[in-house]
Amino acid sequence: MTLEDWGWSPFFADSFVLWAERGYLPARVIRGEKNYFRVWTPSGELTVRFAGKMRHQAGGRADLPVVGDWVAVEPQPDQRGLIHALLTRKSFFARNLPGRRKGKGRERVEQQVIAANVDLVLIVSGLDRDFNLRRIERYLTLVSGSGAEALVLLNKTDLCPDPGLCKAQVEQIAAGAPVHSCSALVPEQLNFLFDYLRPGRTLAMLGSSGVGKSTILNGLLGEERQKVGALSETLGKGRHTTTHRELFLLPQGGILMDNPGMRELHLWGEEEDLAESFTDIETLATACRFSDCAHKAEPDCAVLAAVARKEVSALRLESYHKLKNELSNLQRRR
Ligand SMILES: Nc1nc2c(ncn2[C@@H]2O[C@H](COP(=O)(O)OP(=O)(O)OP(=O)(O)O)[C@@H](O)[C@H]2O)c(=O)[nH]1
Ligand SMILES: [Mg+2]
Ligand SMILES: [Zn+2]
Repeated sequence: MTLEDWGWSPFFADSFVLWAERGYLPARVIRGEKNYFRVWTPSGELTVRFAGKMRHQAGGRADLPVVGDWVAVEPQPDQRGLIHALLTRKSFFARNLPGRRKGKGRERVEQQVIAANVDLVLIVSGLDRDFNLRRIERYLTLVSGSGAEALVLLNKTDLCPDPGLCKAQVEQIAAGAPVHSCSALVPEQLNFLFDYLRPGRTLAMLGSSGVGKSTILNGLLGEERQKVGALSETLGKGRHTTTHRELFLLPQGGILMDNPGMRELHLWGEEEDLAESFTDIETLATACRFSDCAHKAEPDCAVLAAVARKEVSALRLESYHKLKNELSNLQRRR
């Protein structure tokens, strides 16, 4: 295994120069638990924690390493180490962890970086009760501001009466992202993913609990490395079987991140991110009479006209308004 197999490139080497002089190792965070990290380094895997100074100097939680990050590590005895620095990120995605400020009634916003240095995000959705176009739009918007590319993976074709129809519906809203379907219970059906894998490229799976992320990982690894959990019978939802993020080196070359299922996804990003996930609406908008048209009730609105002609679904426009609102509220609070 080499640094390049784990995704190292001149981009990261540039920001490591200073740290190399001090004898630190370049390391990739491959597993995040509550109180410690595992990193891969050219001299083996280490269990690491942050140097105290790093925690103090971090401007906020977003400046602390997450799974996928490259860091500078000082090796210590017993396969341990200290993280001294976070190397510049090539991409990262984040969500908003809203909460209430103590005492005040106002809502607080906090950016939570989920993962870093991912090249391609597989938005995994189950073709069972999990299937929801609006949720897929939300995930696509999350990825569009991140610097990573997106692919929608519809799993559990065996449970769906018409997988072709579902795939066509997703293609309409996917803004050009590739859409694939499979049943992860048949590992050969995962072979299409080989086209997206190459040494050093990092893929990550996001989706609700129970959609089959860990099953897909096991299928590609050819062994049951990750625990897989049955769905709750009453709710038809997963039981949050995977509880930490982890990167796996695939035998086909490439790296795949398994993630815990997401409960709720509040966006962290800019309104501009919608330009990538709603290309159809943004393109139509250039023909609206007013350049700042909100596509709600304005005269000569090209978007509303397309909805009236049923070229764009009213639900999709509603979803666009909702996400835009969420992002502009976020921008105000920040
Ligand atoms: N019928 C069917 N079941 C599947 C398929 N893929 C996964 N499953 C089942 O779905 C359940 C959940 O799978 P997991 O791989 O644990 O799902 P997960 O996305 O990793 O869930 P969390 O770790 O909780 O986020 C298990 O019972 C799997 O056997 C599929 O293609 N078809
Ligand atoms: Mg899992
Ligand atoms: Zn308009």
